[in-house]
Amino acid sequence: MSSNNHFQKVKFEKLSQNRKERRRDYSCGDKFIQLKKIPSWPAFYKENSYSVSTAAHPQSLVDKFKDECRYQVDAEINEKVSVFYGDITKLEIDAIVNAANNSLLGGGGVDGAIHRAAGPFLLNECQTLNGCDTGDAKITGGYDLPARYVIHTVGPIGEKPSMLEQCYRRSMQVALENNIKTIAFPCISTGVYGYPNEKAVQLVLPVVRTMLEAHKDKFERVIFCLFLDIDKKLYNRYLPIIYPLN
Ligand code: AR6
Repeated sequence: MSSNNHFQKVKFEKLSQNRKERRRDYSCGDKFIQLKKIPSWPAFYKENSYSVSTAAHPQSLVDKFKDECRYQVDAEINEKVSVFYGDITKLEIDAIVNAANNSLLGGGGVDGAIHRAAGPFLLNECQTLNGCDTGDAKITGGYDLPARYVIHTVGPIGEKPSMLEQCYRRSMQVALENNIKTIAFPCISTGVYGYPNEKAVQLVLPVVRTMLEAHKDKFERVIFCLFLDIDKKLYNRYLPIIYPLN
């Protein structure tokens, strides 16, 4: 086996380890975050009702959007959604999504953070994937991340809604194909790639809801990992519209 595909052995070993064994090698040490520490959307709302309801309060744009959408309360779907504020590389879940570029050979932003935390075998595996088209998604091991897998997707540069929608759909399809039940998304394309934050959240929340409705029993949790204050505000504003509570 050449040193370039040495990752295969390591990947196999890691994926066959139990959680306790894997924890010994997490690059973040004991700073990992377990799923049970991340409240579902209804529990999060209860804990943070002041800031969420303030964010959701009257705004012509929100009202307009609400009128156009009219989503029904679905308690089961609501339990499968979370927001998490912080670093996606700390999440001990089945898979985290990477906002990568077409080369899949690493970069800045969340891509850089994921490669640093996963270690060099992630790059070795990515080198065998022949890149990735915009809107598509490919899976690798998670190596020294607490997440077992990384699903790499490539968002559009600028506001291209059908491409951004494709990223979320394809990432969730790849998750389904790999029996991944817990998955976290960063705010794809809204950093270096310049997709307007508010336009992104307006698209992403309904797309994920549609996927969850179609595959209710297959996903345990979809986590929106928010790194910037602007996205915290926007998700707080739009979650009560797309995922209304009782
Ligand atoms: N955890 C969660 N979210 C993060 C983290 C983190 N550790 N670090 C940054 N973010 P970006 P893009 C947020 O620029 O716009 C790379 O160079 C960040 O604040 O990472 O899709 C790739 O190689 C923002 O909200 O991704 C590509 O060339 C979000 O992640 C290009 O950037 C996405 O920002 C992709 O650009």
